[in-house]
Amino acid sequence: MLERVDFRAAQREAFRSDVAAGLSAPRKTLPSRWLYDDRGSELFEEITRLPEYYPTRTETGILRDNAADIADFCGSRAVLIEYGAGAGVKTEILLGALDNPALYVPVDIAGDFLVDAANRIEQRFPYIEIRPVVADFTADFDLPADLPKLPPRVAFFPGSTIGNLAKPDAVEFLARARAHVGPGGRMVIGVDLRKDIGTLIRAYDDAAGVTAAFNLNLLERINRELGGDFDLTRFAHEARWNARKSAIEMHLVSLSEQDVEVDGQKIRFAEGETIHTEDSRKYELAEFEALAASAGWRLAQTWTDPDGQFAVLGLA
Ligand code: AVJ
Repeated sequence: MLERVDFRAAQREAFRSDVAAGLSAPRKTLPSRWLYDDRGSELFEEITRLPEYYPTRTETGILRDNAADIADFCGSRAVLIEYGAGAGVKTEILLGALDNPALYVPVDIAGDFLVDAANRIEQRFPYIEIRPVVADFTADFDLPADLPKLPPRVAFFPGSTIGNLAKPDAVEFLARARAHVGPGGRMVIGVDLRKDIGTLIRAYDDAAGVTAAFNLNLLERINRELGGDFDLTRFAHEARWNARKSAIEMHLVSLSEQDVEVDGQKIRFAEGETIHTEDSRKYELAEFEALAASAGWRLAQTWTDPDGQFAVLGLA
């Protein structure tokens, strides 16, 4: 219990310092991880069900259609390490297909979330041992020393969350996962692929305005947690394609010149000035293969949907 209180307080302070730094920078920016408070996580769940948001349903379809093949790639008695404990339908598809899995290790920064996820998996798969690990998987961390090394461990990173990381951070993450699974280890990772810009923009700026609400919730969170006075009617959601980065960028655009106060600090906005809140990189297969190779991985298997929108990759 005390641990949770400490964790919350530490998170609050990290949020405060990221907001102070990000909003006083010449190009205003906030790390995308702050989009996911309780309300933001709810809105993201809603996004995954939108007709325009193709990644979740496409990836789930790929996992379902190729479950036996993917399970084969993972091997018998697998120790499955999941980064960012979704424990949702994708995890259930993989765990359900694995041949006699030895252990499931969900890794997540949010302890409460981990406990819920672990409980759900325990209900569904009472025969699988579960070892939750509380850690920020974007930073360096060690797995518990007593995790079995044999049979080979398998890292699982669905959702194309790798797309949120800048390239050097993505390489660092992949190299860490490589070290975590050890020699003979494997990885199953979801990667969203480059496609026509219209499809991408629609996926990140849906007609029902759910993604807009998801993005604007960040300002509400600042108001709520840091006593900010953002007027949400004076900012608008924007999804932009950045060709150089091959990424969809989310921005919050100031609709007028205005001053906002956060945490006793005055922040000035010009009309049209933006806060950059997220990058979602879209890869070509060959480009991702090279990225993975620079982190010590060989692309061993590619599973994709009939339209080639999304890829689930087997790395060895
Ligand atoms: C959960 C990070 C994969 O980048 O597609 C959805 C987040 N942002 N709509 C993505 C998101 C706007 C999503 N990821």
